[in-house]
Amino acid sequence: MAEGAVLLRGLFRADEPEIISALRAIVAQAPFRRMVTPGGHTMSVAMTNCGSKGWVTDISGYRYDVNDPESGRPWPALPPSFLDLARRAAEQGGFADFVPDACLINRYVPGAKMSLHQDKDELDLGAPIVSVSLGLPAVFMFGGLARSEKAKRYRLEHGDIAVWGGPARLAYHGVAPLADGEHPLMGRQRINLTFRKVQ
Ligand code: MD3
Ligand code: FE
Repeated sequence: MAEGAVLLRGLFRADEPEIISALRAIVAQAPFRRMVTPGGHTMSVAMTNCGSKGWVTDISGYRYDVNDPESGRPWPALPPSFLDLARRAAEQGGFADFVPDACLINRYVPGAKMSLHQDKDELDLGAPIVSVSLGLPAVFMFGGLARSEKAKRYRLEHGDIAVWGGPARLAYHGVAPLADGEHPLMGRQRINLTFRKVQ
């Protein structure tokens, strides 16, 4: 894809049932919700988190928070199956000993999108981000270090895992509006897990 970005296919197969059941348990404790940006817009993507920190946004800004603001309780813990998959993916991408402390979980229904942005709310920018795509395919947009650089488009499908480190870590990226469809396992949605080392 780009320097520092590695796409892994097939790593996920053996873990699929465990990952999906762990995901269901997380969502039962911390349901998906559409958050508000500091600009006052409600995001089309619904989000939740697991791990010791979770990414949140509201009218006052973006931050990582130890508590789910909806419940006032800590986010659900990172399940061992999630940690193991993220660590193996990072290793294959050239990052040994990746121990994420946060997993942001994004849910796209048809029409939902994520505009071009950088992920820079994490303190340790030397650590990669590992992403796992589930459900309907999406068109992922990958630009450069300046917003003005023209983004290239890639299809991300169920089971695709990507490791974003090095020069790719601060690249602008986004997701085009999700096309309608029905995934045999996940239904009419796309879910993306992004593993991060926040602290
Ligand atoms: C490249 N999520 O959660 S995953 C995000 O599909 C986010 O939900 C998208 O962008 C999604 O912040 C894209 C792939 C991804 C994730 C993080 C990155 C690519 C990245 C960080 C830096 C560079
Ligand atoms: Fe991002």
